[in-house]
Amino acid sequence: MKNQELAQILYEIGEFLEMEEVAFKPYAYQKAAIVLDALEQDVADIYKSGGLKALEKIPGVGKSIAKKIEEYLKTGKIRYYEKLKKKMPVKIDELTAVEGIGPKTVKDLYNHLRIKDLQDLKKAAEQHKIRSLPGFQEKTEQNILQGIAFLEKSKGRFLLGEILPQVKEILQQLKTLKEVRQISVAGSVRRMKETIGDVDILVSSENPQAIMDFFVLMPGVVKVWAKGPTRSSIRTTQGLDIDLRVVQEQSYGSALQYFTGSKEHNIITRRLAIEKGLKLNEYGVFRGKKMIAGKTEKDVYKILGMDWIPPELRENQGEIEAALKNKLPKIIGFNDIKGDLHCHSHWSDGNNTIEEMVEAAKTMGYEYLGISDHTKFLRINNGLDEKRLSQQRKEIDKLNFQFSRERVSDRTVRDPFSPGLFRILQGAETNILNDGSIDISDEALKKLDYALAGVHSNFKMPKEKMTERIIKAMKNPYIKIIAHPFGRVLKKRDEYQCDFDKILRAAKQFGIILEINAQPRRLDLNDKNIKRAKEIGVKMVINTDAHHKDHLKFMELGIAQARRGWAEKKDIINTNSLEKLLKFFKSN
Ligand code: DGT
Ligand code: CA
Ligand code: CA
Repeated sequence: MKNQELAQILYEIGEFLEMEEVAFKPYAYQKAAIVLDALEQDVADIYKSGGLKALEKIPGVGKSIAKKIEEYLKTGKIRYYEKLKKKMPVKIDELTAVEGIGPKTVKDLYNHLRIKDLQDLKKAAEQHKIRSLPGFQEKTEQNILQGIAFLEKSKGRFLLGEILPQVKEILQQLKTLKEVRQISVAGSVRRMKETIGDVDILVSSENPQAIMDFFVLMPGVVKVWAKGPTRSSIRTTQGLDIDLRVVQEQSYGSALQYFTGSKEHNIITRRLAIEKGLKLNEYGVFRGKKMIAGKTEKDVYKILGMDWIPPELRENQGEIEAALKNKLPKIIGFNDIKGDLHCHSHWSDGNNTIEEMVEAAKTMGYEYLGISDHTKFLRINNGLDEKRLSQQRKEIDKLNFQFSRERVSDRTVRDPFSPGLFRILQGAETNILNDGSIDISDEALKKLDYALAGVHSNFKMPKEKMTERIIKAMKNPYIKIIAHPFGRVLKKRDEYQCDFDKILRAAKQFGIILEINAQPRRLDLNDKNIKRAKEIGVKMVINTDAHHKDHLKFMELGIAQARRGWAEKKDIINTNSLEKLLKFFKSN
């Protein structure tokens, strides 16, 4: 599938244009990039079946962008992009990956210092060449070095969200082979860790040769590291390494247990086996030479005296002790969510209308959807002021009225909260200003169904100040949810400093809900903090922060993160029916 490659190029074109301060156009390219990235259908298939016209029908793709997509599909190149790159020969994606560096900074750095890539940038910052440029300071230089250090730390790891669709596709393909008996992903992907080093796939089969032949010849394979009857290893065009192991049916359970990890978890399970006079490895559980378990994972855990442990919990964070005592939490399931309370529409910087978002929410099987557009402090995101919030309220009321008419005309349901009746809630993602105040008046907040508040500026405050800032926002009676509580962006920006225990105590006191933001780059709260929040008894909500209707699917990543944090259904407020949810908002 060429979608991601194309999206990357379109995104870069947008950045080049932004660099030249062209109006509007950069935004159009970046919007199209988001759409392509989220698109499930292969753009090449769309083109094959409907030509240029079909490309133009993709939302966010106009005539001129459609032409460029066509050119790429035909020639593997976009001349317009090559021209922009020639004019400004910088690795723009590499440079703008550094927190705080946008296209305009890239331009300045190139014009003054001929900085082309990350290596040049690091050298210039270390040699203090940046601080003396017009518009730059010593502080900027320090921030750049910090940003680069953070990038280097996460180098070589992929976001779970960016590879999961591809992994699912490969599993699907392998499943079609008649030689494959059982198949599962293992390793960190099965544990749904937020970032992934490499992908591990496990298959049981009596005839591995055919499977390995297929595996190393799959489309998108650029390198074969190893090929053998029990293990093969490849690299994809994305730079992602995938290991495939084939075992016999009788060992499938123990191999799955072994290759799922984590290493830390396995060290303890192996020790437990030894204490029982047994040997545990990827081939099975043995007493002397006799194999006594190994066909299923459940058998393996059972023989060690434990309940089966969901993969997301296998990080040696107390799960083994709990499993030995039959005290594992009943973690939230992937079908437990009834609605999403953080998403954007075209009223601010989203790509879709409210109606389109609702359609997508219905296909997710939801009962409700909270539209929570940005508010006015975020001007570049087209944030809503009080007046536009009240206009939006009217549109939402109108849509809700239509839904209720559908209900009345069908004469079967009287209860306004009966299942099957969809409701849109109006929220807003407000901004916590430096002093902890909210950028929208209480008067306007009062008219919303609920409000989220998040830190979107000044991330580098001292810890004490940041903690106070957030707690002050929690005291506002109309704020129900703190969005992405740590402000991190994976592979880009570290968490900001704050005293989480203090924040948890305040959240508990004021009945504030903490968000588990499901964006692949955020996943904020992280697993450890989710566990901590649950222990303190603070409620959480899993939201996707969707800016496109297809982003509602990120919910899976948020749920996985919640599972990794031991969260149960009752800890997560959007597992509730609409009626219960609204009651909950009222009571707090
Ligand atoms: P990653 O790839 O860095 O995201 O993390 P994992 O957990 O997928 O690690 P990986 O791919 O090196 O190995 C997959 C699993 O295989 C790992 O989770 C546990 C098991 N494993 C690999 N090497 C060892 C080892 O030296 N000792 C033990 N106990 N288990 C291992
Ligand atoms: Ca792995
Ligand atoms: Ca591996």
